[in-house]
Amino acid sequence: MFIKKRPSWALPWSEVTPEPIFRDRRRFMVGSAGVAASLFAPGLLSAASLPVSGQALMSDRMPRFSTDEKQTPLDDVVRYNNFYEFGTGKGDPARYAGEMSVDPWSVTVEGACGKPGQYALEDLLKPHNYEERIYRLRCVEAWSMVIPWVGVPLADLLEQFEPTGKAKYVYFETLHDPEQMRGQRSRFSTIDWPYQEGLRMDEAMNELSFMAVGLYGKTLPNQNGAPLRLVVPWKYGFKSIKSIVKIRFQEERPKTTWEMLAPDEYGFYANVNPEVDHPRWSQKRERRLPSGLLSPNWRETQKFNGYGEQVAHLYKGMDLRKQY
Ligand SMILES: Nc1nc2c(c(=O)[nH]1)N[C@H]1C(S)=C(S)[C@@H](COP(=O)(O)O)O[C@H]1N2
Ligand SMILES: [Mo]
Repeated sequence: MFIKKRPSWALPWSEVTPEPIFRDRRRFMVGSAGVAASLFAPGLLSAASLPVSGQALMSDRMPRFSTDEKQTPLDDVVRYNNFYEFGTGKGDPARYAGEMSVDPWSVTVEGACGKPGQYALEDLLKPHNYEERIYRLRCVEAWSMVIPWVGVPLADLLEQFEPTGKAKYVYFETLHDPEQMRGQRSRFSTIDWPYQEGLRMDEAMNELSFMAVGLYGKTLPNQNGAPLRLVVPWKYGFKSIKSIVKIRFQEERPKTTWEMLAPDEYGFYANVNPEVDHPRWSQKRERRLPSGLLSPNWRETQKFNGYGEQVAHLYKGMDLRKQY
């Protein structure tokens, strides 16, 4: 899990002069966590307190996309994961995701857009400033977390490919590489790899939709979906697809992995909704991590995970009991 080599999309500290950074709010990453933390980002965890060693990321705090709720300790964020490419146990991703190499990384962009192609990750990210947004994420299995993500608004990222009028949906795909992903080699796996997800275009362009490249001020740990993963905070966690290698704009609604696997349990929309139970369990409550046997930390689940003001209008006129 220790990233020895600086990812190719990270600028070394020595190549960055502080002044233009403040002036232009340019995106950049630094090679030295200590320097970044002490000089520019008071409140960031010091490198020593991190169980994973990512590259420090500089970002603008976005108070409008933030919450005062207690943040889930990094330890839980990196040790309790769903990333079936590395196994179905919550501890499997932390154990095995280090077997995936995330540098170099490229993303194929195709379909209804003016600028399809294969892009090196650094080229995708170059035009953007990083933001830090503290979002709740609620898993369909009824746990939830509050995480300070670093990344770029999904709308900004997608607009650079100039989607056309035919782009009604956007499809995302995770890396498929059984050599690096032991879950894809497993003969017990029922998933038809690669992992696939999608959003309606207006959902993707909503101001909340976010493409994360980091959390807690550093590049993403592999188990959380390095080097880039979606965060769609009003939807169940499975919409937040990890380790993305393909983006496609299309006219038809894409099939998604969980929808294909169990259409009665997982719909395309997957909006967090306490009124619609999962067929096998209630969705009215959630365990906020850290959650133990003695202090499970239950709380009421909010519709749209509490983001209704920003997104409820997207679903006007839809019966969310049927379009789950
Ligand atoms: N490629 C891929 N992305 C994925 C998953 C997965 O199994 N494979 N699991 C999803 C589910 S169910 C959840 S709850 C979140 C968990 O994200 P986290 O481990 O960073 O908390 O990732 C989502 N993204
Ligand atoms: Mo999930």
